[in-house]
Amino acid sequence: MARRWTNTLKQADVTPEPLWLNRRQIMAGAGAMGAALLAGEASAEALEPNTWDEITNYNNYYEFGVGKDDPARNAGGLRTSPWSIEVNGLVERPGTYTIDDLIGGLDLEERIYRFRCVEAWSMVVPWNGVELNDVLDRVGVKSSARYVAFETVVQPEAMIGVRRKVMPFPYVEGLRLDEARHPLTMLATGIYGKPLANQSGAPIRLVVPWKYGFKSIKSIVRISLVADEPPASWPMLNPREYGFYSNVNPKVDHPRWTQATERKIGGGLFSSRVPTQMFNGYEAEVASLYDGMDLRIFY
Ligand SMILES: Nc1nc2c(c(=O)[nH]1)N[C@H]1C(S)=C(S)[C@@H](COP(=O)(O)O)O[C@H]1N2
Ligand SMILES: [Mo]
Repeated sequence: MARRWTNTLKQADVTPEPLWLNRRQIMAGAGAMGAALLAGEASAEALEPNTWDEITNYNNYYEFGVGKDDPARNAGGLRTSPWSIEVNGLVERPGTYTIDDLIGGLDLEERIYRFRCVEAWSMVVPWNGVELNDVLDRVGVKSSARYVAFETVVQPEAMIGVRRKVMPFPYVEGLRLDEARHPLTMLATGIYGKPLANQSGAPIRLVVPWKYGFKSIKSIVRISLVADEPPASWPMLNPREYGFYSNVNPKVDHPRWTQATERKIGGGLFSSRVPTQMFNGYEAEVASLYDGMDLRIFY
């Protein structure tokens, strides 16, 4: 598959945010089509990313509280170093990996992705990270594995939402193996060339741009290769409202609100909603993963 949506910048090449925004503006001035081609994006649409401040002050990270500004306020005490990730299950090289063991030497890329929460708000985020596919190759997936399960760290002393038991923890998520191996699926360690802020899921998180945001689990400490569909936090809490697949789909509404449109963060208080795109705009890349599946049943 052609990797037209990727930039192959190394971490050291990533431009600081102010210069980077300036570059974007210059490119936007050159015409949307040219800008998109220069940026290496999949679609002809030029994605104007949200600012660092927008991305790190409007969050969902229930371990730090349920309000959008709670994570920015409360995540300062998260200990992100040292960090280790346990890799287990149906894997050739199980063990406890440092982040460097897991991703060191892999292609570190900058990718500008749409990000759509199931609550019908959206942003555009310039992630830095690696393809999960490459990490799975490094640890060696056994042929009996069909799903990948992920788990978030629990540090009760640093996590007020954990102490208050706002939902069951650890937060868990999962992907089918072909979704996990899709070239769009990333493990991210940065935004705008800077390490992830704690509230953004430091030091390493999942990014699955064609699925609702809750699939993109933060601050990962365990990756398990398994045979059966693993539990996921929101579908466990409310299976009628949240499914395992959770592909962005404007035609399948949430029981309590429409998914046909979304509110862009940073668009201003009175900005109108914009139409939501099938698979969040990544239909050409991912639709074939779901051939023959009724997406109303597998929501
Ligand atoms: N561990 C953990 N991961 C999580 C969440 C959470 O509460 N805990 N929230 C999810 C939801 S609902 C969304 S929309 C995204 C939000 O990511 P952001 O705050 O970086 O925008 O993180 C997802 N990952
Ligand atoms: Mo979300």
